[in-house]
Amino acid sequence: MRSSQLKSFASKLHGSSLLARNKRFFASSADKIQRPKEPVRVTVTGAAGQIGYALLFRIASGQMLGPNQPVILQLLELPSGAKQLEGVVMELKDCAFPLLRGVVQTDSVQKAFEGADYACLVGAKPRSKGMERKDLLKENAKVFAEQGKAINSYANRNIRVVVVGNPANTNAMITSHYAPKIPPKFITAMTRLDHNRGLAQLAEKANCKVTDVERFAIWGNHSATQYPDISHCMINGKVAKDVIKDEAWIKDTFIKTVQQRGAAIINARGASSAASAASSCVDHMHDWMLGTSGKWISMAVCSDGSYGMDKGIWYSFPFVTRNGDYMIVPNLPCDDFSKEKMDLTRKELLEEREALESLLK
Ligand code: NAX
Repeated sequence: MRSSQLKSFASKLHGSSLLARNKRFFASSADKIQRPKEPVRVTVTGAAGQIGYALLFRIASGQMLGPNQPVILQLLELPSGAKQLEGVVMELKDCAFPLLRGVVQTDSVQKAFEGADYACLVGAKPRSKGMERKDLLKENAKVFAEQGKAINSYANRNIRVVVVGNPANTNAMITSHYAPKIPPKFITAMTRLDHNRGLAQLAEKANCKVTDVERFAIWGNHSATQYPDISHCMINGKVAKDVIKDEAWIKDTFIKTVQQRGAAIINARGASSAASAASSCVDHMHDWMLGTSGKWISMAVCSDGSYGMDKGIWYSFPFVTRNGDYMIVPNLPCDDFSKEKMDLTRKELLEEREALESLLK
């Protein structure tokens, strides 16, 4: 609708005096009208799970890829979750989201990744009682190898992938290994929940808004070895340490709180983080595709050797992003305390890679 048509439509609806009062609003909204975009295909795996339930509605409402981007959701579930997913799909339809142009519900990896432009890999095998971590790694590696192959064969070559299912960093590495046609930099793992947890803790401690906290970073693995780093952090333009003035809180309480937050939520809620994980997944993809205007975010990507982290492990770094591209924040000075923590989490990722050596040949 043209600007003049919109104004005459508004005039009929609301009367001319209201239009006069809202002239500036109508003029500016008409100016902002954009050409309709083609829908993009977004694959979500584990769609009937608890994160899936909090995630799908936010994608369909435009919060992940922007308010002008129509989407087709391609939802993958195990056959055991099919009935539950059917109910979720009914609810998605009942929301009548203007941007939702289709929903595919399937247990076939081929169908789920056919033509996919984006993928949120959420579904993963949970750790069962008595299962060792290395067994969990292996079980999930099989799942992500299969999905990597499907992405390689059926998805858009420019697909952007975020792995949420744990162990997220190593699952992303496996996915990429089995999807050689997709540039490794397009396959990322989510440490944004840890990042957001850190921002919230810092804002609470400094009694400020989360948006006042800048240059915070998560390094390494999405696990208890991660390093939430405030050594570069600024709060309202001042050095965070000088604002907080509590070295013991920073080195002990803060770091442990962020590292152990997942377990604390399970203890309190009786279930793992879901809404906050989904929200962070939305933030991850949104900021990657739509840019951060210089703001730092954290995500795990294939290491290029930056900061001495071994090439080929999926390690979390601080980033700035623009137009679907990202850059690791370069040349940050790291003190001995930081170096030790960054190295510890690096070693865990190397161990995870070693445990899966046979699948990486
Ligand atoms: P749920 O158990 O509620 O849901 C998982 C869903 O995935 C289930 O419906 C299951 O049927 C499905 N699924 C399992 N294997 C599948 C496969 N091969 N193909 C398709 N679907 C499959 O778990 P939820 O709470 O949603 O968590 C999902 C994953 O996110 C878990 O691995 C969890 O550990 C991980 N998390 C990762 C976080 C992160 O920050 N990276 C934080 C939150 C969460 O803990």
